Amino acid sequence: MPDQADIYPTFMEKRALITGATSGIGRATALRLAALGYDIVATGRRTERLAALRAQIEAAGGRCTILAFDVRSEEEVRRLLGPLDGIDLLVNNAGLAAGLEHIDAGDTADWDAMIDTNVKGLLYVTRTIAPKMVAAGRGHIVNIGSIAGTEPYENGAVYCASKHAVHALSQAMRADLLAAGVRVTEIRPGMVETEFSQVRFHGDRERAARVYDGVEPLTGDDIAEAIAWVVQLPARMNVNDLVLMPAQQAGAYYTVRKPRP
Ligand code: NDP
Ligand code: 8X3
Repeated sequence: MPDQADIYPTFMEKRALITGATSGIGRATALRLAALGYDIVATGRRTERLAALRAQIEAAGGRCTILAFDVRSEEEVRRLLGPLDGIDLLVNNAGLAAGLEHIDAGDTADWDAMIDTNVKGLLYVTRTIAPKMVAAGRGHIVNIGSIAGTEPYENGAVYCASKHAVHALSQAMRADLLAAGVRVTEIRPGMVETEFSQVRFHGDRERAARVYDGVEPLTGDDIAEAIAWVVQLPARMNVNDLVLMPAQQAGAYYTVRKPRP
């Protein structure tokens, strides 16, 4: 039998870059991975949130570097992430839905934001970090997709298209990076209560809260736990595609709503 040290990575020497760490899934993931011993690089646009996250991680004895930038800017991504060394794990999490309308009524500014962030931002970050992993001959990229990546739904055409792109990219990236020993995992949640719906409805908190009426949604911590599991698996093993939903949801169109206890 191999001993534990042969099976499990040595977390004390690992460094994780997490995009969109100011809120929701990304923030929870940064805290969970810091607790595992990862040296965290946390990114997002809101500097004060990043500073608070760093303070929380450092207060618990962890290490955290913060970088504030917009993933839609290729120049900012290259300038700020280009100098980073030793990234073992990239969590491509930054993303959003904006608007919920039929295709004939959608706001093209919302469409641009979703495609530029969810697809092009993910690509810019990956293009900057992946070559370092290839050179090192190891690494793990975790892309946060969605059930919307395989289930297009009414009023969500462009968000669903962006997550279909993430699904396609995850599969193709896995093939591209296979020979280099870089693993690619896609995590595809259903309903998770974060700031996601507030952002989708442009700050309308009441409308956002109604999305979760009668449902106990997943939490950012639930998704972080799944990410922590996949990154701790033996190096010989990869989770390609992991779909997670609340117990009250079976798909984009199937949710059982009950009064909350
Ligand atoms: P939140 O709105 O809580 O978090 C989104 C994060 O993305 C924030 O940290 C935000 O940081 C960051 N972000 C958004 N736009 C940009 C940008 N242009 N540049 C840099 N960072 C950006 O939502 P979630 O935690 O729910 O979302 C995280 C991911 O999970 C997204 O990709 C989303 O599509 C996906 N997802 C969410 C589900 C849900 O039900 N909540 C279900 C399935 C997938 P800042 O604003 O500070 O820049
Ligand atoms: C976020 C969840 O409901 O838009 O990806 O598919 S949903």
